[in-house]
Amino acid sequence: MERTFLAIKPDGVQRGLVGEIIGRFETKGFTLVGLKFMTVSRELAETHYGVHRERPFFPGLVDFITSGPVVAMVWEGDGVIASARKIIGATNPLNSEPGTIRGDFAVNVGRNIIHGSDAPETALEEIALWFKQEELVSWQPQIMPWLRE
Ligand code: DAT
Ligand code: MG
Repeated sequence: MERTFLAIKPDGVQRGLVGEIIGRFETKGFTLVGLKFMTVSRELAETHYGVHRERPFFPGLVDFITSGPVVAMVWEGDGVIASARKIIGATNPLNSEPGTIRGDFAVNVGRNIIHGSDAPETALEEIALWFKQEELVSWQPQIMPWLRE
């Protein structure tokens, strides 16, 4: 089953949006399989955002992600990687559609509330980077027959 890595960034936590954000993925019908509340080390932040290492915003991005606790999560479901990206919305919240998390709750690209893996390869890499295998819980929600035929 497809899995993706999502993280509520320090701004989402500080603004009290944890429940609201988790609820959106829960009520959509995806399955939570990993969850931890943690402070991010600089090493983890720099690895996670390694693809952006040469970009001018990289130092500020690492400072931001390490500035307070985050909620790291793994969610499971058919098509969850692309669907979660749609639920999250465009990178710049001023371009994110209303109804998306960034569209509803954010106004600045440097404070865009939540991270989501952008492709199957990055999802695998990010899940392995943030979670140990034994921290992930494989389970079948009892409501599954009401979610998929
Ligand atoms: P996304 O988080 O939508 O996958 P990304 O991978 O291109 O976006 O960039 C990672 C994060 O870096 C993004 O969530 C916010 C920050 N960022 C991206 N572009 C930026 C910019 N032009 N100025 C400031 N921060 C930026
Ligand atoms: Mg990205």
